[in-house]
Amino acid sequence: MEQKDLQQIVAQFDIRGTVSDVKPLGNGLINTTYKVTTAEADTPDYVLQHINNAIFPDVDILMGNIVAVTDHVRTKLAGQADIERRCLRFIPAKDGKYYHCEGGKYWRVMVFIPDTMSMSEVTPETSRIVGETFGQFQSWLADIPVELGETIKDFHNMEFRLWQLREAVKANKSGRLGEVQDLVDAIEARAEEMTKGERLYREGKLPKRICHCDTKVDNILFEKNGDVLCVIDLDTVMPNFVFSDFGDYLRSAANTGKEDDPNLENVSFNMDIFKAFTEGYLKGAAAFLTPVEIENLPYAAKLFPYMQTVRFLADYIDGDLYYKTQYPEHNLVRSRAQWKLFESADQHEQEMKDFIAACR
Ligand code: GN1
Ligand code: MG
Repeated sequence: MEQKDLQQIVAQFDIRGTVSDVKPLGNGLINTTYKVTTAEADTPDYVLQHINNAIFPDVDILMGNIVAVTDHVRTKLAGQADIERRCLRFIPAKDGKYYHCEGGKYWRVMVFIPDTMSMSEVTPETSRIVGETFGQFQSWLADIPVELGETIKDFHNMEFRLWQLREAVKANKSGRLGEVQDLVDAIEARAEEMTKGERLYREGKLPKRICHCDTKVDNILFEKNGDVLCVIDLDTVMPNFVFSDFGDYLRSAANTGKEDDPNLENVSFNMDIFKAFTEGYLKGAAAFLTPVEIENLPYAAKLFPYMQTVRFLADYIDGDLYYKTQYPEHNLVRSRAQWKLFESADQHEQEMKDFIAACR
C-alpha cells in the first residue's frame, strides 16, 4: 500500500505527534504490520496493523478482548516501573473504537515499544522462561472482571475437532480416506480418553480461564539484556482450559523433530524441555491452579499433538482447504508426525506425572 494511504489510515487514530514515515515491520504470517514513526522527540512511535479478518471474523470481539486484557494487566502492574514497556497499549480511533474499518479492511494501532529483542531458540532455559511468563500472564488474567469472547469459535475444543474429522470422513471429498483409514482408526480408539477436558468442564470440575493460545517464545518481547518485558500477539487470547497454553507450547517446543518431519525417527517428546517448561509454568501459575488442572497437565501434553493430528488429517481428507501445503501429501505427513509425537508423549505419561508430583 502507498505511503499516503497508510498515513491517511493512521490519521484516523488518536495518536500524538506528526507521522513522518510508515514502513513494513516484521514478518508475521497472519496480520500485516507497519511501523509508524513520528517526527517529535517526545512522542512515541506506533505500530499499525491490518487485521486478518478472514481468520478473525469478529473484530469487535477481537479488539474487545485485547483491550480488556491489556487494561487488566496494567492494573496488576500498577505502581511498578516501566509499565508502558511491560504491557501493550492500543490506541482508539477518533470514533472511540479500537479499530478502523475502511474498504472492508480492518486496522488497529498500538504504541511501539523501542529497544527490545525477540528470541526464537528453544532450549530448557528459554522454555523455563516461557513457562513462567505465560503462567504469570494467566495468573494476572485469572480475576479479569469481564467475560471474553472466542475469537475463533471452538478453537481448542477436542470434541469439535473430532466432529470435524468425522464429517470429513463421511464426505471423503478428496477420495483420500482409503489411504488414511489406519490413522482414523487409531484416533478413534483414543477419542474417549482425549475428550476428557470437555467432560470435566461439563461436570463443573474444570474451569475455563483466559489463555493466550499461541504460546511460544516468539510471542514474548525481551529487554536487550534478556529480561522479559511482555507477552504479545494477543489475537487468540480467549477463554480455554489452561491446557491450551501448556500443551500447545510443548507440542512445538518438545518435539525433537519438525512438525512436518517426513522421518518419524526424528520425532519424539523431549522430557528435558517438558521439565524446564513445567517448572517455570508451575511457578508462574501457582497462585490459581487447581489440583484438577495440575493433575491433568500430562493429559494436556498429549492432547495437543493428538488434536493437531486430527486437524491436519481432517484437512487432508477435505482436500487441503485450511492449511497451506507445499506438496500433495503434506497434511498427511504432518498428521503422521504429530501422531508419532502423541505416541511418544503417551509413553512418557507416568514420568510426567512423577515429575509434577515431585515439583509440588
Ligand atoms: C496455525 O498460523 P500458525 O502456524 O501460527 C493454527 C494453529 C496450529 C498451527 C499448526 C489460527 O498456527 O492452531 O496449531 O497452525 N492457527 C490457526 O502449525 O488455526
Ligand atoms: Mg505455525
